[in-house]
Amino acid sequence: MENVAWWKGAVIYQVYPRSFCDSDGDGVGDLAGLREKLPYLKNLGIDAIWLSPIFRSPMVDFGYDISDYREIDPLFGTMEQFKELLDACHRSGLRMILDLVPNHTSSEHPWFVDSRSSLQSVYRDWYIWREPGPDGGPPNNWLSVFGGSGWELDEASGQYYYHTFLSCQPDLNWRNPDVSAAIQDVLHFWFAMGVDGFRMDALWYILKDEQFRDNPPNPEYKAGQPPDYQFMPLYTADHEEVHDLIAAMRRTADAYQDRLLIGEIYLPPVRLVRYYGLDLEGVHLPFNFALLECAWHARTIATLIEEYENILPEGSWPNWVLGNHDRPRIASKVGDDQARVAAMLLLTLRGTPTIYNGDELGMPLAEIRPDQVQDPLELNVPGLGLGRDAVRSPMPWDSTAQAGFSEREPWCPLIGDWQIRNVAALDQEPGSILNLYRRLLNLRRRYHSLALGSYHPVAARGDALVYIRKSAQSDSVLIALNLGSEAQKVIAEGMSGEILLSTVDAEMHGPVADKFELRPNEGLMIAVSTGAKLKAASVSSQLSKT
Ligand code: TEU
Repeated sequence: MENVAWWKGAVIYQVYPRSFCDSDGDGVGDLAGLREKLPYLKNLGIDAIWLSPIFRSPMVDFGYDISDYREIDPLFGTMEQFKELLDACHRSGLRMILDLVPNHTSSEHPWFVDSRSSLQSVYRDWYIWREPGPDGGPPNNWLSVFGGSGWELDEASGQYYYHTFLSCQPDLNWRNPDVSAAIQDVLHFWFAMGVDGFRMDALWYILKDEQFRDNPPNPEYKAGQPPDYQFMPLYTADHEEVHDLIAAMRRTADAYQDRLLIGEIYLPPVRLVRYYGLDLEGVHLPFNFALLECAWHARTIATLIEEYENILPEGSWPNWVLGNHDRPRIASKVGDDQARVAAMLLLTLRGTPTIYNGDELGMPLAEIRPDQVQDPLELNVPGLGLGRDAVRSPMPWDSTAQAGFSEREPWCPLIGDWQIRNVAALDQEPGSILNLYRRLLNLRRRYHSLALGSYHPVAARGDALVYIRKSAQSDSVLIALNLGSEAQKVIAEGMSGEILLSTVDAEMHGPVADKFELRPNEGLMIAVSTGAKLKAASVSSQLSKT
């Protein structure tokens, strides 16, 4: 393979550490548990682990409220164990990406404790403090993403501080260069230890309007939507100058070899791709969440792929996400059969894919009774369907007690069908979704076109979505996905090739020429023979339903 950055051909796997594997029997996953499972991840065929936060934290937002950026929380283990894990990953050829939360700290972080202790504190200006508004209330109308005003009154000083998320997650003041320097130091600390990259949390929020202007009302807001949608986040997110701050972090990453920066950014595609930086001096990969929220229709998906491909800046590299610890599980969204098609889509699009742990088992959302809710977002803003506990259910490893996840009751309920949907059981079934993921990951390694080749749309008609991945030097693979439950006929005159993989029949192989049929809910991958000329237009115009 040519000399390209490792993360371009890589597949990233998100581990939610609380829910991966518990080694010490406290019901919560930990680093030693993850280490035990490295052979599973290696065998699955992924290249890099992104670990949601493991730093010291009061855990009100399950680790996204950090009180020490340089310590491992005892719940997860020790620094020693982390170093061992990192070493074990590297020995087995896996990279390790950590989760940096630059927008806010926990209110228990010593910086904030000092900041709130007095108006004269050297840390006072590390956070966003304001005098009350003219009516004595909050300084302006900025709302928290997690419900209510974004401003919290500090009785002692009579000033308010700003928090994009929970009130115990005060926002850092990125207008203060000391804050930027402190976060760069955190990056240096972990990069020097050998960490391969960072996923940076809530990156589009870190800089706010210098004049603290009110956000304008959102005319499209409807009751039932997240409460902060009432206003357009004009002055609280996606600030023009945020790119300079990100570029500074990128320079830090670039001081080391082969390090990766990913940004968590929920924005429309045109705004999102700006986070690559005008001269690609931003993050390497601004997470592309387009598949998380789109309707599951061939044309919708074809359009969003094309829109994204068309606006990617010159030289930038795409990426795709199908699930994470914040959003509903794909299998619950599209059903078991389509979860397999979704896997083929994720792992054959151009760009770096990120798999959320458990999606390779087709995990559905867990059932959470009202008295089991722990997610602070759901507790703050109940009943809108925003709760995230259901997507954070522990990995079911086998059919023994507690699904082999822990010796005692897990911190969050297991999925309903864990006794049959678990790693040990799916491992034994040749046609299971787990084995489908393994095959897909294996094909990405074998076919240069899948890992690094170009993307060519062919057709999106009815429920059929067809595209080709081509590698200039070598192979071409045609991917045909049936997003519905009726068979589809695909006519591709002049095309001949070999079936590589079907989502509905693990044994299916053999030659195809000129036309083929997609069974209900079937995704097919075909290695196109060399020399075959596929004319996208002719395939598209002849694509027909049976
Ligand atoms: O999420 C940021 C974010 O935008 C959230 O609003 C997300 O959309 C929300 O969880 C609703 O699904 C990141 C983390 O991924 C999330 O787990 C944290 O709670 C949040 O930051 C605050 O740190």
